[in-house]
Amino acid sequence: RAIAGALRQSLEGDDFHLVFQPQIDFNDYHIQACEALLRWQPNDTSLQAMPSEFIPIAERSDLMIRLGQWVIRSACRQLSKWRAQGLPHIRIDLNISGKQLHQSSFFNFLNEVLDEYGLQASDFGIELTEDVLTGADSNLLAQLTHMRDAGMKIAVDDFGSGYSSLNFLKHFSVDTLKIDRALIAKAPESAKEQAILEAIVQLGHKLNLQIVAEGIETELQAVFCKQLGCDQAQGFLYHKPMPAPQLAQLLTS
Ligand code: G
Ligand code: G
Ligand code: MN
Ligand code: NA
Repeated sequence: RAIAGALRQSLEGDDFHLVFQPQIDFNDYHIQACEALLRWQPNDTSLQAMPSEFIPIAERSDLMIRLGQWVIRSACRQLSKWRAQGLPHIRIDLNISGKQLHQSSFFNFLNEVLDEYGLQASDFGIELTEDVLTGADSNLLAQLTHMRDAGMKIAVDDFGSGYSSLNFLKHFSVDTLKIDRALIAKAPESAKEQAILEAIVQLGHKLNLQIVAEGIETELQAVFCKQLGCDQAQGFLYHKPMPAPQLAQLLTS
């Protein structure tokens, strides 16, 4: 595929960058973390695509590993730069694909890069989809537990979009559920979605999990999610994903 070839070429060059979307606390509206999101600007602009298009292509080969390593390294470099500039500390949450996580050297790589930049596991969170956790073997769960014990926050991303059984929690504890934005969008107008959302929040809280409402675009959705007890929010209503300098400005203002 043309995209796979161009991605491969872009890894040699400088065609990727990260944007950051703040997550705010529903109680005091403070920014408490930001999600790093990958962006790609290939030389051949006709190939330009969003991660939802090119990540699945990358996942079919070793490209995802290399792209994932690029993301981890860039996020660490960015965070150490912000520290050097004296910015208030902020956690960066990284999207990690199953392909990356299932690589046996993943945690070694992560720890190496953290060391290299003088950072700690607690400076980062990782977002995993449910299928990655349900498909995890005991070795992978042990490694995740180790990182979590070191303070790294672990979130289940797009929660409510799949089977959402929470069954994996019998074997492994996470910190956060990030509720899929499709559910958030429909809940204020649909009794069914509202019931599902309410049940997720209650169950999550009983398990001591933080609940993040994702993709909040309207005041109505915000009020609704806050009333249902969601702890944090992320969405265009508050902040769009933004380049690093813009986030730095926001954090200092
Ligand atoms: O930013 P955007 O809305 O296009 O993201 C679409 C999807 O791509 C989301 O599911 C997001 O989790 C995923 N994504 C964005 N950046 C990364 C990344 O650095 N690594 C992985 N594995 N997925 C990412
Ligand atoms: O699957 P994941 O949660 O990682 O996807 C994150 C993606 O959701 C990001 O690419 C981001 O651009 C997108 N996103 C964040 N907030 C909103 C929002 O309020 N509305 C919409 N439509 N997309 C959003
Ligand atoms: Mn995510
Ligand atoms: Na999500």
